Amino acid sequence: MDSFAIVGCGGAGLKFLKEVCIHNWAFCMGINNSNSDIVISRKNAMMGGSVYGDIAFEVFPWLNKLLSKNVIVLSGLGGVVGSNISVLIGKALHGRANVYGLFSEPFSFESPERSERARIAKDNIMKYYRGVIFISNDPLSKYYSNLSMIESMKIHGVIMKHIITDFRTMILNGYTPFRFEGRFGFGIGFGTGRHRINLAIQDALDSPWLTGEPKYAFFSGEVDKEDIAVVVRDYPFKEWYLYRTKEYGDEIKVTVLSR
Ligand SMILES: Nc1nc2c(ncn2[C@@H]2O[C@H](COP(=O)(O)OP(=O)(O)OP(=O)(O)O)[C@@H](O)[C@H]2O)c(=O)[nH]1
Ligand SMILES: [Mg+2]
Repeated sequence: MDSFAIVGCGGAGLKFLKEVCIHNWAFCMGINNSNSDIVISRKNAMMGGSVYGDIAFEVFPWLNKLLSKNVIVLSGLGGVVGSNISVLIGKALHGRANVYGLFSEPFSFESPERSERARIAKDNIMKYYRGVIFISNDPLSKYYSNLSMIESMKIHGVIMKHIITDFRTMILNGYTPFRFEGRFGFGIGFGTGRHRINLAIQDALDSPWLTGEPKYAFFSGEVDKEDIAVVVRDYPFKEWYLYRTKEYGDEIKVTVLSR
């Protein structure tokens, strides 16, 4: 059994999944009302909200495929399929797997129905998920004003890919004492050159999705622990971790999580 299952739910969830599932270390599955591994009608997705316990596994047998140690759910909250299936997965699998989620939240200019559906889904997700990150869409237009709308909407997938890589290397692998439980804000930064550690940290701290304290830093790159230790003294991180990898070449990546 894979220790990671990644599920993309709804139209946005499928797009995020496509960006994320490029490696073969996780079992990946898409669920939508068309063009997906599991095809489910909107009506059945809505029914998911009222199904509980073991019955859920009979009504939605694909849930059995997700019985991994860690299940990571991706979707865009606000739509019918993604919102309802994300809640269903949490409800059915919590207690049997560690269920985590990365979700976009609708732009405030989308319909009131969408924001209301997202709000209800969010409340239920908070009840059933072990750890979650909500990534609102609103900051996209402000922080990435140099990009077209279509281009900026792809950023969520890239963000999710980076966070899931950190899940595997540092955050959810059990080797670090860090516990990804509850709701987190985040920032991701990269740096090159002589001041690359500082630059990466400042880039991450600039994130519109990073709010609250305490903050935890997760570094990846070909860098010595001692070099990071010197730099992080100037920053208020409660804990920090390093995963040594050649994957980023001369660059350093840091993901900062906040409470
Ligand atoms: N950041 C980002 N958000 C998206 C993208 N596509 C959709 N969304 C958001 O996700 C929300 C849900 O959209 P979909 O995933 O298409 O909806 P669905 O779950 O398929 O549900 P239906 O309403 O049944 O189609 C939208 O209201 C948007 O806020 C995307 O490419 N990037
Ligand atoms: Mg859809």
